[in-house]
Amino acid sequence: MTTTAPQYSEPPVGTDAEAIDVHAIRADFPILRQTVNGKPLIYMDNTATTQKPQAVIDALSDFYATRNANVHRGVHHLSVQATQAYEQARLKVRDFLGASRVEEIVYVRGTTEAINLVAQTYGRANIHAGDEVVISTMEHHSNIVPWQILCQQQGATLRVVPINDAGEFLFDEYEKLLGPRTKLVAVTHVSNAMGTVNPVERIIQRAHACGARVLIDGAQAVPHMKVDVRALDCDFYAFSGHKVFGPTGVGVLYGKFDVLDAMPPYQSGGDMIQTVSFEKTTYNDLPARFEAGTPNIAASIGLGAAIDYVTAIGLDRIARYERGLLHYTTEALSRIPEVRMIGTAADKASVVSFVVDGVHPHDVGTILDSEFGIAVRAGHHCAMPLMKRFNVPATVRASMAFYNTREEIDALAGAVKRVVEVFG
Ligand code: 7TS
Repeated sequence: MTTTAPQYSEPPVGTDAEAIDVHAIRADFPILRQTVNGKPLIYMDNTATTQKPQAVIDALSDFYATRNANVHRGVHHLSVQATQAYEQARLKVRDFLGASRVEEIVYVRGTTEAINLVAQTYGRANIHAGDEVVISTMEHHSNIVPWQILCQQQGATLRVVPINDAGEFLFDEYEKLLGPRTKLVAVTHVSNAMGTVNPVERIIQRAHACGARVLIDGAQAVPHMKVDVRALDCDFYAFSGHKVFGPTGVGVLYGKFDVLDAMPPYQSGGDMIQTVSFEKTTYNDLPARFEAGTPNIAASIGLGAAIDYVTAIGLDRIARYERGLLHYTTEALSRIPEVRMIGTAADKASVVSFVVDGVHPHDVGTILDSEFGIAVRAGHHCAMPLMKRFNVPATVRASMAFYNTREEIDALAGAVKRVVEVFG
């Protein structure tokens, strides 16, 4: 697995570009029609957040216009309607992830909250002094800091799996870190900063073989590929609605029923209880036990609409189309000698991180925006330990969704060339 040179799973094939009708798709996204700094918007910051199709926007406004009420607490017509829509969306999430039971789907604010929930409930109940939590070098801060805090609270140790120069998870090193003290492995499915797709199925199997539970951070996986939590056999899977073409403010924690059911509550208050007296409180069944307070009802319904939308296109077609985009972008940028790629794993999602000789990533990002209307992210991508591993302060990151086109990638490559000519 120690690969240092760029390697791509398959050469570009013409049919990838035809996997979806990109111009028809683009018509579904009103925001893509605008111009930025006098140029048509080229949105390549999908890893930070994705744009919303009209169907999602309509689901939100329709909810507020026709069904707005609180859920799980009213006998009146609107409350019943709101509750039905909210719970129907949960069924969509269950099917989207391939979970067996709807009780395994907990609505949260996003991936960050999902991971904090697991750390502070499962973690505090099951991870004690001398135990170990294993993460990898490529984690987003939200899959590092909650475990760091937990380890400090409990006197446990955080162990970190190294990566190679291509940005790949080093499985052999991972195996060496596992042992009887390992209680939990928390690894990202897809790296937000490099696009590396991790071999999560093997990672999970290996962790289970030594009795550890596994949380997969799926924030960057669900927009790009079909995920099946039962096939993966993970104990927890987390993702954010806004990264899969849904609204901000809602995300999902999947947990195996028995694991979730044995966990103490997270936040407490309304809806998570069965009975309350000043002497004693009993808690609600799953998933309500982990959903204290009024949830983001509209966003959950909007997430359901986003799931319907991507499911109708088909995750397999999306993955094929994006594979074509990834090859095309990698080739276009690799032809510029001043560009150095950060993250050249054999298996990648459509995320391309790079640095340009002699030009700071923030300057590249600013010029791409102001001169070319291209939205990329420049920074550490909430993965500072990863930046340190590659000895760079930051990278420029172009992250593509299925509404991006090859013409936009040509524009990106042309713009980077221009940056090199003028500022390099
Ligand atoms: N995990 C991964 C792998 C992520 O990419 C992100 C967000 C999160 C967790 C946190 O998600 P949230 O919805 O709770 O904020 N990633 C990014 C990014 O790459 N640029 O901006 C946010």
